[in-house]
Amino acid sequence: MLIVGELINSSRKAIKEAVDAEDAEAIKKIAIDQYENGANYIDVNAGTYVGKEDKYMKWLISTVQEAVEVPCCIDSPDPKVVEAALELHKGTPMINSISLEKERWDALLPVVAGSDVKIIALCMSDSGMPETKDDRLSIASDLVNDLVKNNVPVENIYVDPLVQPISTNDSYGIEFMNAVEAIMAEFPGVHTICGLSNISYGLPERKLLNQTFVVMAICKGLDSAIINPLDRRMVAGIHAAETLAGRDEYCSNYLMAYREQKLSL
Ligand code: THG
Repeated sequence: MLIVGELINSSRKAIKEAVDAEDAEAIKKIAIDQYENGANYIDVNAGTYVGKEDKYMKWLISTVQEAVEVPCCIDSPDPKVVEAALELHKGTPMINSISLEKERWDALLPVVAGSDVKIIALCMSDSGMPETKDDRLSIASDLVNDLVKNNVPVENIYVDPLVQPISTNDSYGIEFMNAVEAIMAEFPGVHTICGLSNISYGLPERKLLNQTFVVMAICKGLDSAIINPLDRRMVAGIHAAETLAGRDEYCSNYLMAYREQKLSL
């Protein structure tokens, strides 16, 4: 399971305060905590700084890269911000994200075509958010086929079928999970990824829903997630689910996680 640590996001109070105070040490500590708890990428999102997002994105990326050796996941809907971040990022980042929305697609395609970045392909188009499994599969097909045509290796594509709140439509969970299954079956070698917190929006005990949902999606083939790596129950559940889903030969990852004391709460 590839884990993207979600905590460096300016919509979180602790991050906003650290950015406003230019407190690099606070940002570095959060990057290191996530890295030490298994994050393979550190998501960086400065989306709340309207008009100044590029400036704060760049500061956050260089600060994170001074602290940890894992690359960043550059999280912005604005292609200009992504390009500014790419210029200074050392090593090979993940880009979060391209979508079928025309402006975003046209601006980001030349950036990713023929490059070795990992790219999150978000299932959104100019006609809005997908509702059903078939909506998601249709957008995913266009995204994957067009990226591959433009020399993006299928293994570098992480399709995000888009999690929507279960409180607004009681089929959003199953439609998402069936989309994961269909996308993984249709495009051998492609990855699937998601953020979890939307699923539980508007309901109590959100962590319970998020933790259960990730386990169910792993059963359908989800192989990466944007999560809080410091949520021990979530991480332990992910390890257990991957092993139980038959994706852990000789249970060796499970045993390693146990020895690293990642399974106790
Ligand atoms: N898909 C893609 N990218 C995304 C999302 C997605 N980026 C943004 C978001 N969704 C994922 N990132 C976050 C970041 C922070 C929080 C939620 C999602 C958040 N965290 C809790 C808080 O601040 O209180 C802390 C986490 C916890 O304690 O469990 O709110 O869907 N491609």
